[in-house]
Amino acid sequence: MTSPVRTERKDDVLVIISDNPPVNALGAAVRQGLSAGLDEALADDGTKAVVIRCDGRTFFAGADITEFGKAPQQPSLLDVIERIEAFEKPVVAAIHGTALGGGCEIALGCHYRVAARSAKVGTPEVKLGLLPGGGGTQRLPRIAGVALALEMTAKGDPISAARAQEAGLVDKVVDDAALAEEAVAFARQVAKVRPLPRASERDAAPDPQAVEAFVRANGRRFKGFDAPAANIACVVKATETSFAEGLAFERAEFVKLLNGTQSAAQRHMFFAERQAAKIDDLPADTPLRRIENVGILGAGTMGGGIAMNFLTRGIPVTIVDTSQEALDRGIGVIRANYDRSVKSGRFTAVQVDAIMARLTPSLTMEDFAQSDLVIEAVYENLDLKKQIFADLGKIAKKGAILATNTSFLDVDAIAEASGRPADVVGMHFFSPANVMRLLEVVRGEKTAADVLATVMALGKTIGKVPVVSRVCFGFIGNRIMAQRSAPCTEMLLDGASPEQIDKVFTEDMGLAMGPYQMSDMAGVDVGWHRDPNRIETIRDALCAEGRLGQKAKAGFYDYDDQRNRTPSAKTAEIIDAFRAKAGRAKREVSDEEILERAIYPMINEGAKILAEAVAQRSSDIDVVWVTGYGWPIYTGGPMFWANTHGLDRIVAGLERHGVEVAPLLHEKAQSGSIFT
Ligand code: T1G
Repeated sequence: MTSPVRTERKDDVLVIISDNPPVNALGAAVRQGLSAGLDEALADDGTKAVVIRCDGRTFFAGADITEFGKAPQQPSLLDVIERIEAFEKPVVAAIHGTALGGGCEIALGCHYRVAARSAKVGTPEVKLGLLPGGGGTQRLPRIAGVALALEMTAKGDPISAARAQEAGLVDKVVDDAALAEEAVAFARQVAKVRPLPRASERDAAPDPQAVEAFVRANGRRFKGFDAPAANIACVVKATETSFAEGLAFERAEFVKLLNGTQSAAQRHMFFAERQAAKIDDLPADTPLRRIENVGILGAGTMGGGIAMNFLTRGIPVTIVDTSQEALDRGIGVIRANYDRSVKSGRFTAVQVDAIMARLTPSLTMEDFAQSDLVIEAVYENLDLKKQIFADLGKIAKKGAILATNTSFLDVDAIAEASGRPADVVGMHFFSPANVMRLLEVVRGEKTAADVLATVMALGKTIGKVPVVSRVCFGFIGNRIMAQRSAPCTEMLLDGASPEQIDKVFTEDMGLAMGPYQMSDMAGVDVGWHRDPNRIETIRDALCAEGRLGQKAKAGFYDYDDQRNRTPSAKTAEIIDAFRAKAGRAKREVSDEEILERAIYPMINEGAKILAEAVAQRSSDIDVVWVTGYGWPIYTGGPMFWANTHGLDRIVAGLERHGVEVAPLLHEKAQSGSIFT
């Protein structure tokens, strides 16, 4: 097999070049190739310096994640980096694209680094539940100081070439096109420098204030995760011990994380997000329709948020609503959101003006006649949506895509109403639509292949994680969420409290919110019949009391002016009254019981969704819940969590509570297999 690494001689400089698409992952063959390149440089006296660079879209984007958990192959990444740093001739890294993880560590092992202006460097291992295991936690603080090392390792976001140069992580920044040449010139320039600068020989100055400030500032963000603390501990260790001891500490922490369930879950999610973009029965080269402008019907909260996704990426939007007042209000909210981004420094005022100039308000759907894509975002009413699509079917030009943002209604019925069902698809955004990453792409019976492929690609373009769902009530996310509400209400009547149930979801399971917190945030009155005299459910009773949620400073919880919530005696009173009316006695409900009765049915429904092929694969369900419903990434989403938790345990729990077990779940539990 040919090595993905070759060498090129530039007179007295040997260039070692990796060409391992798609992202020059540092798999065994690449490591062996780098080592062979160093052998060649060492063996030739004519070689005065070495450059390491990559072909393709990026410098090494890290260790090959697919190799984790497999039998290690030599040389290890650590061996290669140590050899580079110890090399007797100067080694220069030529960085373009994203030098990430092990790629950044290779660069830090080099004596010098030259970067393309558009390049980024980073150590995102923490996003995989890991830490830089190739000496990064020891070399970064020695070169760039503790504060930046903490930012880069414990948060994992890359930094620009310019910032890296400021921090001393990069010696020279050059024009992208000139990188290869400039790196060779730089290597020639330093060919005689001795001693060579080696990061491991530098000291890392302690900075306890920076550590303390960093931990204080990020406590909430790191809650539940194991890896950030380990990254911090390694960086601090670098300021307290020798390089060798620090490296040993780093290795031990790395191995602990690598063998932990959190990293397995986060690596699962890494590939799951990329897998979700693939539609099994659609050829990868399915042609795409051109989307250069978008029409949005409805300037409400959802319509406005959806519009921002396109405006921010330079795609002009025509937004239509039924009244000038509604239009002005909607555009005002969009403007206010962008103004907030100016205050936070994300955009300049000039940029926001340019963005807003791409937005055309209108009071007539006729103005969608030239739109490449029209997204309907009006309130949930099937007849209304069918009428709208009947109109859109006539107004929209040939080849335009018609999308509905419904979160549960029958997309096939809406499509039929348009008279051109092949052009219709569901694009289910999540509130706030300009922030939430998830986009459920609902594939109708007759949705055309190019419509599906186009919307999937567009979803990625606007920074979303698109996941395909077939048509069913509630699609993937809401259908699974619906499974928990009835058991939760039953447990309230049995004796649990809203705060106890929410605690199991948040503190025990790590979800961002429990069902009652979420209800109070979304509004207890969502879906309420608005008749205060008709009280059939606990929700009816709360609404009748005006306890509509956070917006009313009272819902299942009470809220103060800062929206801090406290358990509510009034809610407890209402629940007690319902229990008495139902003739039920209050009893102790354990957290374990809440888990079994509220979470297990969600897994059960996931199995049904898979069996019905509503979702293509179980990892898609995980992506939906992690990117759209606040399921913690460090447990990998509901189906991955179920595998870890034990499918037989879940089946036993469901049976214990009289829930009919989905055949697929039963089968897997019995055969000892897992969801894949
Ligand atoms: N290993 C294996 N495959 C990888 C990979 C990697 N490191 N990075 C990407 N891929 C695959 C990916 O699955 C996809 O495959 C294709 O490449 C394109 O990726 C010791 C322990 C570089 C910013 O965490 O963040 O180093 O789906 O769709 O949007 O300290 O990929 O086509 O079959 O994401 O242009 C640390 C991970 C590893 C960076 C490009 N590195 N990669 O984004 O393309 S751990 C990372 C990314 C480590 C050492 C440790 C992104 C990207 P497929 P893509 P993209």
